[in-house]
Amino acid sequence: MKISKFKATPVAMHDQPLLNSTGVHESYRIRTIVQIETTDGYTGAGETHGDINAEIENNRSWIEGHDPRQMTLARLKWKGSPRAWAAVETAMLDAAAKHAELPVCDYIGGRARDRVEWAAYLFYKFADENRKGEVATGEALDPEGFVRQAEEFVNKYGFKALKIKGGFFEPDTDIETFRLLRKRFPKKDGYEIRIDPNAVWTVETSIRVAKAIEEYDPQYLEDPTDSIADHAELKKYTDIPTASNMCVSAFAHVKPNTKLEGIDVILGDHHHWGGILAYKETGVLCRVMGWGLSGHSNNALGVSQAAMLHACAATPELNFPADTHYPWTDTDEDVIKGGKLQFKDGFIEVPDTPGLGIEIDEEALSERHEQFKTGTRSNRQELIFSIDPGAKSLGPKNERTINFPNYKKPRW
Ligand code: GKR
Ligand code: MG
Repeated sequence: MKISKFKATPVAMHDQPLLNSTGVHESYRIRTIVQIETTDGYTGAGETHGDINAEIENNRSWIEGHDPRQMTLARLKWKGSPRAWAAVETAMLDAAAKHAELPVCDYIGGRARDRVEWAAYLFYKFADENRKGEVATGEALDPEGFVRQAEEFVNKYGFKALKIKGGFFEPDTDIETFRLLRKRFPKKDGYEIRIDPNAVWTVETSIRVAKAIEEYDPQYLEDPTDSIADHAELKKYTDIPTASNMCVSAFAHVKPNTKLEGIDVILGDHHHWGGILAYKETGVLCRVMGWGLSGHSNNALGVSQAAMLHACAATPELNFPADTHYPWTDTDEDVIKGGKLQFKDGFIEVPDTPGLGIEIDEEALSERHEQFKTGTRSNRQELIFSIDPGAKSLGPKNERTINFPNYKKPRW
């Protein structure tokens, strides 16, 4: 079994005008779909952020002809980022698992669960320009609008865990949103609520917010402030668990966190830590260190969602519903055959079919690729100016300025 074909296709997917600590999401999100085929006809697919073509070409020489079952050797040979490797590894695992006639999670040691629970990832946002979104296309620019969005998510997908993406408005707005959300979704009815302002608060502000929301029983406080040491300082004033996908987001951060004990819950992500096998290894780390394990997400298509599903199914240490942006993916914009994976009661069933359990819809893939080549990506600055006339752009748009404007951190 040797890889005979290997290609990477950059695609653009529509994104709703979601607000976060750095501004508003652009109109398109760029992803790359990796596809492999083997000499004996097995195919594999993978997905990751951004356009990773250069990294793919840097590794083509050894990937073509490589046996996708030889994963350890592949991890050693890979020259490039964990983000790009994640897509290649997923495609190799998909093909190798099909060859073994096993779902990926069973191919890598067996599943810990037959369905995986996810959290509703809620954002303040502007109304979707063309109402193309699958859910919550309306405006949510205040706590009341935010609760209405949460109601749509809970009614449509059955989520029990709710994540507040904070950090765009003043901390008091986020506190009020937490209060209203808890009032609408009581703990006694099984609802969990977490908040993530992406490190825009100082330690002092984080302590103030923690004190203000303690009575609403938060599940955890995700990246309220900056460094591991800052979180350790915060923990002297609150018992709310701290979580991170920022200051602890790579194996290199494990030792400093062991020393400082700033973060209690790791938001693992195979796109960041370097693959599905790396996500499993994060689980072992968390078990050894007594940390919790949750899951991080970004806007994604069905290939990444399927990979996250198998990674979570195969990792017994996962003890929080994982984040997912998948509801924000337009119903008609996915690139997998048969349409989007489905949520039921906040869960997605782990497929029993060999591989990832999904197949690429080549027609949809070429449509998304066409969108990448011809679509005009707007940074939606007019929307920001409409609520923040004083906002300043960081100057000419370049590849790195994914959001507009780039507010400095910490902001409060
Ligand atoms: O989609 O705006 C977003 C999120 O803020 C994303 O950029 C973060 O990476 O989901 C993420 C998080 O939990 O920090
Ligand atoms: Mg986060």
